[in-house]
Amino acid sequence: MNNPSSGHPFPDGFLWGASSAAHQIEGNNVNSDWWHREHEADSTLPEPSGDACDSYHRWREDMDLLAELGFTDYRFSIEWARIEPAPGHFSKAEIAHYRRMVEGALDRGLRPMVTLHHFTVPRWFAERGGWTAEGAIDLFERYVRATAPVIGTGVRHVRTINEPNMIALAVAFRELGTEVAPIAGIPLLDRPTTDALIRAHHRARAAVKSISADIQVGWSIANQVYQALPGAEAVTAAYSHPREDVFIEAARGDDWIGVQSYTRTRIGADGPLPAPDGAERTLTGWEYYPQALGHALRHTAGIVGDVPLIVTENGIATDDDTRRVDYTTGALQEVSAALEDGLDVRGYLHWSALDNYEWGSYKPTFGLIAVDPDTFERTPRPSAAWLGGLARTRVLPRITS
Ligand code: IFM
Repeated sequence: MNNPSSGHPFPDGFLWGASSAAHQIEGNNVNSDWWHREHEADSTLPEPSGDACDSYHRWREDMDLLAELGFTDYRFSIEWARIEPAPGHFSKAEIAHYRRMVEGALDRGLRPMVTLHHFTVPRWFAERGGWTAEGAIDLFERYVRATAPVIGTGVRHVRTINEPNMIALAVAFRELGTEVAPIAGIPLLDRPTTDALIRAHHRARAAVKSISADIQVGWSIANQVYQALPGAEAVTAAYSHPREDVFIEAARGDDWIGVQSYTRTRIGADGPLPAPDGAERTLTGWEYYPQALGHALRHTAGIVGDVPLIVTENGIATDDDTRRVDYTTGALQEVSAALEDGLDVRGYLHWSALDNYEWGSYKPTFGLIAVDPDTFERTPRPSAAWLGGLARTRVLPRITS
């Protein structure tokens, strides 16, 4: 049982936000590779994204709610497949759409954090061979430069690529002919894709800086929190490096790095282990383990040194909102402890703003805000008011057990 007493203050200027991604909330992202995959005759995805949360039309409502709840920052992504639906054809209307979103956020007092690429690419880009095809990085850079009217003014934080390690993992899964993770751990990532994504990030970083030197550029890594059992430290380091650390290393020289953490993977002498017997599991099947965030922050800082850290995703898929508050309290305690230990953590953005399309299914509900799939009506959960309240007071009640 948790008993709040005196609290931990978070620093001035700390980013308090919620996160989203275009394909997961906008709906009808018809020119993307994912939409195509969802509609293939032999698709193995349980359900397609369809209208999603209709945020393509309802983004104002989403931002109104987040601002009213007390958040200061909103992370959203802009969709390459909409901006460049055919090679070299850049849609002025879509660029204007995303610029309206940036201005809409600013008008509401929300600082926009813009992701340029969150898992989905234009179908034509995938069909020409994706990230490892000849000229792919040039094409990404050309798209990034075309986003200048969207991000050129008023946007402080830009993320080039979300979770490159998960993108390289998806390629590895495809090569293995599976989409199902082994009982514990994950296969080795595709190395050519890994290298291409790192090059793409560095190229995009320079392109964004040439749009505006004021923009703070980074990327976000999925932290699997590989925890070594006693004696398995070397095995764990060897396991973690190609799956995660290589991407964290590539953030040296960035303005910030995004830390995204949900659960942990324990590693023994023979490799990854399943969650402990009897562990509570969330709707994604992951072990309920809010302490993961502290490990992820410290692991990342240990690699990037003084690059500032921003928690750009952390959350829980649950149908019990009290568990969401409990989980997030535990995670924020980790952030607070990291700050007390001198880590340069600049913000916490919860995943997710809305219940959304979890890459094949709407069942895992991560949202601070529930969304009716038929009417698209938004209903903030108590956790949304609670977290928005923390954004206002910046004080997390100290928890004693
Ligand atoms: O929904 C995803 C998001 O797109 C990327 N990070 C993890 C989230 C939860 O699985």
